[in-house]
Amino acid sequence: MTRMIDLRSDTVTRPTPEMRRVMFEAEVGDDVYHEDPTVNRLEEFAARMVGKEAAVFVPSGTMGNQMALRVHTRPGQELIVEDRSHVVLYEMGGSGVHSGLVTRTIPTTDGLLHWDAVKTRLRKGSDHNTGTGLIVVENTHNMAGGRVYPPDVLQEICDGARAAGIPVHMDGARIFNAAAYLNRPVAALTAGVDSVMFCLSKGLGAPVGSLLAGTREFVEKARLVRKLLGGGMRQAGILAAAGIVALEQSPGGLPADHANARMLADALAAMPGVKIDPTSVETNILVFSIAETGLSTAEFSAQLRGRGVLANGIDAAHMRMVTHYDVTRADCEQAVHAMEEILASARTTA
Ligand code: TLP
Repeated sequence: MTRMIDLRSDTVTRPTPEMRRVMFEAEVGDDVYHEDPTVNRLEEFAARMVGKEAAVFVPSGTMGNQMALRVHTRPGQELIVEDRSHVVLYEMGGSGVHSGLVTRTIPTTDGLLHWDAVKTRLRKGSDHNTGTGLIVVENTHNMAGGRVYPPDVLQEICDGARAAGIPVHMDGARIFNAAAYLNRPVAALTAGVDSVMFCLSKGLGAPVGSLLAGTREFVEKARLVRKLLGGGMRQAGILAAAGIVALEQSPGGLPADHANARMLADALAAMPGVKIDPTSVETNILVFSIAETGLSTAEFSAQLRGRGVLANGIDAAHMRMVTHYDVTRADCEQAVHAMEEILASARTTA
């Protein structure tokens, strides 16, 4: 079978040979009893990297976010979150199902919340409402094309929320990409938030797993919610071992993924009917409009597939492409060539 160039997501990355080796050799125990030494090592390492007291290993980013929502809030409270956030669009309505929250979204063009907009939505709780329970920020912001929070914008939200007594959770699925873009340690970007979830199984390349970090008390409560959701794992050291390698070795490769995304964006910006601002492509995700090419995203994806490239539409007009270590610069150049061919034969309505 011909190898496909897979730009659908960085979730498709496969474990490196080194990850497979440490998985084979991993020392394990029953993690529900806290007895898996490799999981314990990963959790301690991860907590240190994000500058929090403790962390808990979870099977997925979705579970980590949902655990945070549940621990921070009570049913009936309001969740403030950007309009296209993963928590809103891709977690199966979990904020309502698991935590009984009312979600109040703030639309933005770049995926980034600003305190000025957040503060107008805060509610204190009264005889008539249960009030705001939590603010969620997504860094990098997936559907806004991998946008990174400028540290001062984030700090203002954290300071304002703290003064109002409202916790802030960061969906930091790709926080290592944000850190690579800003050239700062991850802990500098997570210092102000009360909790952070980040993924090992996206650009960092581990096969499975995410971490949820915060205070020791928060993480103890989160472990109980993980059990409630059926996410208590047993000899999970097999997975944690790959996660440790991911944390040690993968962040250094992220700038190359970002450069590939920027190359794709520069090439796309020059294609007829395609709309993208290459300067907005800060990390490894590109979202671009093909509305004026005369093709739907379903047609565009199908034609790309026929040329050996996988990419998904996020709606009728917008495509998303995600770079990662399993696609090389040459692969990205081939993808550009495929798109040029497709658009050359498409009816252009621009
Ligand atoms: N995102 C996936 C899809 O679900 C959209 C992807 O391909 O990008 N937060 C953010 C910001 C995410 O992008 C994702 C996954 C998650 C949370 C959830 O992680 P998993 O897939 O491990 O549950």
